[in-house]
Amino acid sequence: MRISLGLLAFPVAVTAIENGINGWLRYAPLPAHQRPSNLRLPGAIMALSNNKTSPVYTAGQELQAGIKSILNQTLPLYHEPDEWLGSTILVATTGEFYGRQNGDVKASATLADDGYLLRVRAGNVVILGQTERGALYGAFDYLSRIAQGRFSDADLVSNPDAPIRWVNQWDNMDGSIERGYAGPSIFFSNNAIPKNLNRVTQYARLLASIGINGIIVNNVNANANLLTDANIDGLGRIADAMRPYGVQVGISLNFASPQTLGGLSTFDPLDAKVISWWTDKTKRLYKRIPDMAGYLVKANSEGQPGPLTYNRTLADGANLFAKAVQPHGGIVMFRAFVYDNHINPADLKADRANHAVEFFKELDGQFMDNVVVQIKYGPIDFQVREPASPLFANIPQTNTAIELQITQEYLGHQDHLVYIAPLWKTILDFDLRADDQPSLVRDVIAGRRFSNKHGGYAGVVNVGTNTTWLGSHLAMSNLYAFGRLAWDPTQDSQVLLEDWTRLTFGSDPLVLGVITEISMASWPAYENYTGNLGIQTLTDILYTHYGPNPASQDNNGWGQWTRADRYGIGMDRTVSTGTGFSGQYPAEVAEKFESIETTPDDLLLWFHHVNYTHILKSGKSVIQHFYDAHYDGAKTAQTFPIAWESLRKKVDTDRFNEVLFRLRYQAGHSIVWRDSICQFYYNLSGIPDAAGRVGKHEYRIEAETMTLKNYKLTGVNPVETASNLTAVVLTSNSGEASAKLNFDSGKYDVAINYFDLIGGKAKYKAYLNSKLLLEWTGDLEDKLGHAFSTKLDGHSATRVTVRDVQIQKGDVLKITGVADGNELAPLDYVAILPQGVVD
Ligand code: GCW
Repeated sequence: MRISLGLLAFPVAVTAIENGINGWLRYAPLPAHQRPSNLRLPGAIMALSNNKTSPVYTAGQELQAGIKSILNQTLPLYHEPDEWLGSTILVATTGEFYGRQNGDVKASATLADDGYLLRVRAGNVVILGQTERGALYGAFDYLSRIAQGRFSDADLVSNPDAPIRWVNQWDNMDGSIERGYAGPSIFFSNNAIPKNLNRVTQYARLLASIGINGIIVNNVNANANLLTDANIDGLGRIADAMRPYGVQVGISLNFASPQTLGGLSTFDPLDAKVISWWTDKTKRLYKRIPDMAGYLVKANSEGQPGPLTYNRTLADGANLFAKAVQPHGGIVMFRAFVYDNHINPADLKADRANHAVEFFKELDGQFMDNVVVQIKYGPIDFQVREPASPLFANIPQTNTAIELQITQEYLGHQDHLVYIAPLWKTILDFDLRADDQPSLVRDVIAGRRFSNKHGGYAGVVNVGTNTTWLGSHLAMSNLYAFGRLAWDPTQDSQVLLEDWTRLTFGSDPLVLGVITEISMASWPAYENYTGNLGIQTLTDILYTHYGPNPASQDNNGWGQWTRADRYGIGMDRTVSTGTGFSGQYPAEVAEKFESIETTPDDLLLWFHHVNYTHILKSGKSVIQHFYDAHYDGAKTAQTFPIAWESLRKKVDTDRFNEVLFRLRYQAGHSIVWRDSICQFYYNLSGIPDAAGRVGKHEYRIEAETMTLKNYKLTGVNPVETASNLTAVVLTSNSGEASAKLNFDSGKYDVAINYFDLIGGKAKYKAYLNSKLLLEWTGDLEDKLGHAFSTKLDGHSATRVTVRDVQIQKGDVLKITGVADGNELAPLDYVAILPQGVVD
């Protein structure tokens, strides 16, 4: 039986335009030099399933389309063994395979749930899955090898490290996405589930190819209206769209639904009416989606309702849902991100980092077997560096999963390149030493360390309708690496990155080299130019979590405190003099973090309050480390666009230009970060930079010192996000700022800092004498797609650079601005940079 390709959600041949829609599954034609001359493929594909919704069936289609696209060979596809007697790529479940014929491949007893066996021998390929989706995973593995030009024989068994490998989407029903930076939702629009779910199927395909087996489709800040009959049917359609790829759908619940949607007078989890309300809803859901993955619950956190309202425990709350889904085989992921966001900053013993253990430790043993406590990797909130959450070591009788964030909420909103896998590895590989025994976080969540049945990984992804999925081509390496690590956390971050790069951009050594180099340098650089020594990201935590605003951390109830004052910085989290947090770790680790001597520099300020003059293990003072790290990080970011430019002829034009635009933007914004953080701590501590850089910018011309026509001076907030603490804005529809350049004649880069706000698209032109150097529009809100800012601040501060400008002493630089809406063409400064100078 031949199968039509009509159902496939992706084009059979690689599209001419590389818009990112196929992610790493482009199946680009393999260049001739990468094909072995004696390449011999089997004569047909045999996928042992006639069920069109089975991942085995999908695997057959995928293999056929992939091989056609990569090798330009069309293999016939059959589903019954007697239809073809020649050599095959056989794909099946072990059960189906052994049930139907006596093959020469013995099922390996070592195949775990969702695992697969892949045997490639000369002209025969056997792919057996322990489950249907396991077979699909094996097919994707085989295709990935071919796409990377790896044709060698193989004989392997691959098993996932943990059963739960889910992604979370924070999609709202109106189509917006909380902390999403790639356009509106593919799952919801106008408070309903859209008719056309092609993108949902395409997403499932990407997810399955990296071993993801479940997805929560709506925001943890959940809307009870998701549970209306019409929406349950819509969820059913989502599940139908993802089922052929073996991705099971689950949903986030709003704890108060029985009251807000059901009209009951209470949502007390022990109330009989409440229990039967949830039981009934759950039945309806499973009737429409028999393989529903389960529920995700955020309760009593950040204003969300929960069981504590009724003096019930969080375990009572979790078990309410666990009982409801148990007869259907469902799982309840219950979030440990429970904390009070109104804590008193004047209380030196108060600590948000303590809350998760305080809430959950005493509940260990009280959760039902199908509850998994989902724990963010660090005790606070997806910061650029955190210690592993101690909760992983505190609830041995409870299933646990780690929550990681692919969407870059605190890591630059996908407008900064940050390859996050190396950060995740610091947590997964961390040894908590529970009972003085090896207790790696990855062994805890896999259930190995404490003999738990369920457990694993939840990654907050937040893809949107943008064709690149995450808004940025390069950001997709994070999604890829997340899936591969959830399958096998021992894998090396760089190896995963290189696989992704070969699949996404091809195997040219120069391309591979550049993407590897900039991606591997990206997290250390971002940490350097944002928050160092474990002080957190230092972004604006009260607004959009993007640009710099260290002051926003302190003196409020959110508890992301740095405790910075004139003399020192850092949270004292010791048992002896501080909040006691370090004592939440098992003894060996607690002891290490309790003492300044044994706390590693990169977490020093997480655990200890020290003077700015404190000398680190590196030999530098804390304040000098801040200055140097910020200069180093921003300097590294300057190299990213330059390295990328070397790929001009090697990467297709669209992707080349889109990536270049973002890397240039990042290079500019890293300087905004560098300057505002350095200036902030200089203002606070009064300690100058030993290298004399901070606050001294000999190549800059501040806008406020230029000759201004229809421009006036303005402050910005935070003040240090403008150079010299001052910017200028138009006083009428258009105006100009000009200055005579008193630099020696020569070649310079001209950098211009301005503010790009939501609420207007001002137009700018920069001239050297009468020659137009650059023309641009303040429209980053369209181009970068992240939650920008309506104000002049560290989010909107932006830098553009014109390279290699020949300047004669006495030339006049002029910038004209035309206002639009709220955007009064704000300008900060111009920098005339000699070759090689970054300032
Ligand atoms: O970090 C915070 C985010 C919120 C998020 C919350 C959570 C979905 O700023 O946007 O809400 O964490 O994880 O629940």
